[in-house]
Amino acid sequence: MQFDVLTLFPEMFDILDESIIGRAKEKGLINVNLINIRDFSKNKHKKVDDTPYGGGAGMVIQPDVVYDAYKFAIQNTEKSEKTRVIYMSPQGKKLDQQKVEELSKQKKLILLCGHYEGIDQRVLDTIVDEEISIGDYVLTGGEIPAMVLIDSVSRYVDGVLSKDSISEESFAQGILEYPQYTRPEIFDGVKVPEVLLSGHHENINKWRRCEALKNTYLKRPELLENVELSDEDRKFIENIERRR
Ligand code: 4G0
Repeated sequence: MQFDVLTLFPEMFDILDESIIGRAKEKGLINVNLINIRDFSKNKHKKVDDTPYGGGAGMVIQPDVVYDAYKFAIQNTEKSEKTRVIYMSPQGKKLDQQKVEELSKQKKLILLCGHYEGIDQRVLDTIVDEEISIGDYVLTGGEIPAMVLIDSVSRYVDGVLSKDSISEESFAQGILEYPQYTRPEIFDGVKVPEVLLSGHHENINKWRRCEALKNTYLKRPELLENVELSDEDRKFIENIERRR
């Protein structure tokens, strides 16, 4: 999968060379193509912004430099290829796991990173398919949101995670994770839950399902409104209330 990023700060994306995403890049499973909007300035001082029409504080990124950067990004893409232009903005639709999975089906994403200064509305109206926010807070730029999107979407690209990781992950099924334990068997006087040492896989799976449901019910109860629960699941959840 290819991510083309239109940004004034390409160096910020160096952290994508670390860890699992760095590995995925090395293996060629994902490709992050950084396009510096400033390279498309026709100004001798490489200026990309100007004062806002109508007055007011700050500066506005000019439409032509952004458009030329966009044209450069799509120059080798066929019209038929699955490409979407996404503007990272606090005014966008909130990113969630379902959206992440949907985006992972695209062949290519073009991510436009804006700034507090804002981008001329005309080029946004011309090139942007979709505005996405990573949450209800304002940052200094769209770069960190773009990296959040790249990281979350890349996890769905074949070969990036070890086999089964995604499908086993309970968040993919709409609920929170069960707790994990490893050696030592006793830490700070606290023993690992007995069932996990039993080797009884049916009991272990049941226990994990219950712990995941309990976690979800106690921390994020609203998530349970959108998941399919078995009769057994429901009974267990009713019991949590009774035991409280
Ligand atoms: C566009 C995204 C970009 C508009 C970007 C700010 C938070 C997010 C930016 C603005 C961002 C997010 C209207 C302030 C750059 N901050 N939540 N900052 N405005 O995804």
